[in-house]
Amino acid sequence: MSALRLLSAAILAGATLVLPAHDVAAQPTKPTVTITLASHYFQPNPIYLAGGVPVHLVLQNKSGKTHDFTAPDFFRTSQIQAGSAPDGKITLEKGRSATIDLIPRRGTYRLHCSQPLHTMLGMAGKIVVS
Ligand SMILES: [Cu+2]
Repeated sequence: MSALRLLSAAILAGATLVLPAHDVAAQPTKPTVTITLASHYFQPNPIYLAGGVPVHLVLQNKSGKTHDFTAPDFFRTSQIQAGSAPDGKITLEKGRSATIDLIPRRGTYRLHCSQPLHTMLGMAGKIVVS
């Protein structure tokens, strides 16, 4: 009786050990693209993405002041899966980062930072989705 109980416990333990590994293996790997915002540029620039393919975007402000990732046409035409870009913009205070998951649509989109003078200083670019 106790042997049976032990066997059941072993099977259950085995099952719990196997299941998470199986779940991880079943998850498709979503490509991550990391974009740096700094004074006063975007890196990389242009940003190349694959149309119709889900992507995990990581935006990092590596400077000591606020920058934003403003691309209203890009965000409007993308299918956003997680995160948000209100008014087509993601604002990051100094040292902060944000993530957004989306499916971009083919096209070339303008990108800029809307902080005063930042576009003029170099924070303008494009996102190329092909
Ligand atoms: Cu800026």
